[in-house]
Amino acid sequence: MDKRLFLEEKAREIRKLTINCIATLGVGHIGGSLSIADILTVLYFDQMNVDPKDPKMPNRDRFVLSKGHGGPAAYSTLALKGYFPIELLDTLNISNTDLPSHMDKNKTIGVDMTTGSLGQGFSAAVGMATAAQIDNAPFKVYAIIGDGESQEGQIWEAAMFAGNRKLDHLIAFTDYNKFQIDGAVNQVNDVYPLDKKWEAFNWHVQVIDGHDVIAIEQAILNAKAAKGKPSMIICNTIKGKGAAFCENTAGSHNMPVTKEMAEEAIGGLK
Ligand SMILES: Cc1ncc(C[n+]2csc(CCOP(=O)(O)OP(=O)(O)O)c2C)c(N)n1
Ligand SMILES: [Mg+2]
Repeated sequence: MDKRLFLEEKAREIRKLTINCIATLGVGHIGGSLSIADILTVLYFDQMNVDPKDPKMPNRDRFVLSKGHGGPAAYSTLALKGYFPIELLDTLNISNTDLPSHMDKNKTIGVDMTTGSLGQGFSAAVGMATAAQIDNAPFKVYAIIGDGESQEGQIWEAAMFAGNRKLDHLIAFTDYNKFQIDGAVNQVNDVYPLDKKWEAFNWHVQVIDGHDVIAIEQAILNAKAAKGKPSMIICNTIKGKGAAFCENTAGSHNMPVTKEMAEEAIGGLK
C-alpha cells in the first residue's frame, strides 16, 4: 500500500478515536489534540523504534508530549498501536482512570514523561537527550511543544542548553496552530519569527505543513541526518483539524463535545 494512503488512514483513525473519547467524556482538549494527529501518526506508525509488547525496551525511541493537554490524541495513538485496548479510551479523565486529561507516566503504559505544566516536558526531553548523548545511545528523543507554550521562559532556557550541547539525539516539533487558551497567539504574545529564534539558539530548523504526512516523514529523516545540532520542525497546523465544528477557533481549546457533534465530525473526516 502507498505510504501516504497508509499513514493518512492511521491519522483518520486517530482523529476518530480522539473525537469519540472526548465525546464520551463530554468535554476536552479537542483543538490541540487534533492539530498533532498527523505528527503522532508519522512518529508511531513510521519513524519511531517502539514495541507495544515491550514498552520499556531500553533502546526505544522516547516521546514527550510537552503540551500534555493533547493527551487524548496521544492515548488514541497508543491504543491504535496496541499498547492497550481501544475500549480503555472510554475512561478518559474519569475518576481513577489510567488516562488522565494530561499525561502521566506512572499511570499510562507507553508514556515516557508526565506533562501538563507547560514548558516542563520540554526540559525533561532535553535532559533525556543529554543522557542519550552521554551514553552514545542509539535512540532519539522526540518532543512536541505548543506555540502558546513557546511563550514560556523555560522553553528557551532548555533550547539554549540543547543548542550549546549540540544535542542531536533530540528532534522536536512545534505545533504552530496559531491559537492558545486565550485566543490567537499573535494577539496574546506573538512568538513570530519562530524559525529565526530557534536558529539563533543553534538548532537545525525546518518549517513544514504539519498535516502532510510525507512532509513530516521527510523532515524527520532530514533531522536524523543533521549531525551536531538538535532539530526543531516547525509544523504549520490547524487547531481542531478535521472537526468542522471547531477548526481554527480559540474556543476549541477545551470545549463540550456531544455524541451528535462527534458523529457529524467523524462523518466529515477526509
Ligand atoms: C505552566 C502552565 N501555565 C498555564 C497552563 C494552562 N494552559 C493549558 S494549555 C494552555 C495553552 C497552550 O497553548 P498552546 O501551547 O498553543 O497549545 P494548544 O492549545 O494550541 O494545544 C494553557 C495556558 C499550563 N498547563 N501550564
Ligand atoms: Mg497553539
